Amino acid sequence: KKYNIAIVGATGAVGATLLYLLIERSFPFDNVYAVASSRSAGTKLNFGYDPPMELIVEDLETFSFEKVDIAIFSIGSKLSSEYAPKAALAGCIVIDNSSYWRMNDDIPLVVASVNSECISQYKNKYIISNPNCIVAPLVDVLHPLNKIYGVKRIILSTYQSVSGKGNRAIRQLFEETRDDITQNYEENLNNNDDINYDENNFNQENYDENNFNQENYNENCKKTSNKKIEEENENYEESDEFSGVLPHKIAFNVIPQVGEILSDGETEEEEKIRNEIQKILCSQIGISATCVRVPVFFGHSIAANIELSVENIPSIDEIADVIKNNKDVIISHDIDHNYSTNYIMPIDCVSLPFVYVSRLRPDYSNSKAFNIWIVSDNLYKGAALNALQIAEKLITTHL
Ligand code: A2P
Ligand code: 11C
Repeated sequence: KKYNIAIVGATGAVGATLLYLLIERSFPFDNVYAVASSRSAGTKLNFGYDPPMELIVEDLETFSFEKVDIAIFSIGSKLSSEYAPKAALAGCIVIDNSSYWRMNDDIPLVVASVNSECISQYKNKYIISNPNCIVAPLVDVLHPLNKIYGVKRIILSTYQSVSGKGNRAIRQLFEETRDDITQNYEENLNNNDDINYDENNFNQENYDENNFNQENYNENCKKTSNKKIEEENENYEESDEFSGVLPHKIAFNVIPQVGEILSDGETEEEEKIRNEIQKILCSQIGISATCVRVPVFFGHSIAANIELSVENIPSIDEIADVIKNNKDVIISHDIDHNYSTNYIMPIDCVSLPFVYVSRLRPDYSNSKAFNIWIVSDNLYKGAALNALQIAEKLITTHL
């Protein structure tokens, strides 16, 4: 059987990844509808490559969900709160990437490799929530540990790429980096400074060649079938009205804020991490998070200290074996080899479907805890891929 699928937010960072993954994972679709705002309605998006197809973007405001079996929404909370119930009322099952429905008791919050049994609760409201893009990789790692040992507490810091905030934040990092470098270059030329930028690799030409320009980023980094980002950036080049969407400059900086700051000083992202992990794992695990935005395009990283509920902590090798029980996690832990170089970085996991674990090591200050480094492509495991894995499970088990 084949299904009619709508990608709502098809022109966005997650939407583009979804269009790519529908093809890559041979999802059994009949028709695919690309839906976004009236600003992009009528725009053509490339879809697939063998044969190449085109989708014409439709306006969410006038789009009819009656012809759709499953809609994957990536348009943020406010719009999801309004349009997800409308789509559900039309008989369409919504898989929603926003935070709006996640903590609703009637709505399942699902990481496909962890609690896919909860998908059956879609029948309550015809909405299934996809968790925050830090939460999905974390629960992938925590779930097998929690089942076998019990997890008592996690202390974590995140290193989140700009793509978590969408296309406009990607553009902010790109433009700030380019502008800083060109300005620096010009200032130094004027000062007759004798720094040789050619040799030091800082001139605009090398900078382009070294994969940092928007064109290479579109072609090489994401290999997405969606050309919209390129077109958008051509338009952006012509106007200088753009002001960043992140709360501070991100190029050559780190920002200790992801999401709004709440009245107690915590950020929304830190609160979501605690609430969502507890809901997915059905456990009151203690969670203390500090979320930080870093000047990286793709891939969220997490440095975590995990305390187990056991009298005697198992060896690091045993812990590694337990984590390996989740087939969506790849663990690089081999002390016999060159342990210092086998860690995984965001640059290693762009467009890859797994959660990568490395730097597994003891915590000498707490005999029941260990330390771990977790990385994954936030647009994949954290968003588009998990949403599609939910859809795949939904059709094999319920439709
Ligand atoms: P559009 O390109 O038409 O603005 P990102 O997370 O990368 O910023 O993407 C946000 C997605 O949400 C885009 O596809 C964007 O479409 C879509 N979107 C934003 N506002 C609306 C709206 N009012 N109605 C429908 N889609 C919207
Ligand atoms: C980011 N993880 O990287 C955030 C996006 O799904 O709750 C958070 C939005 C969400 O910016």
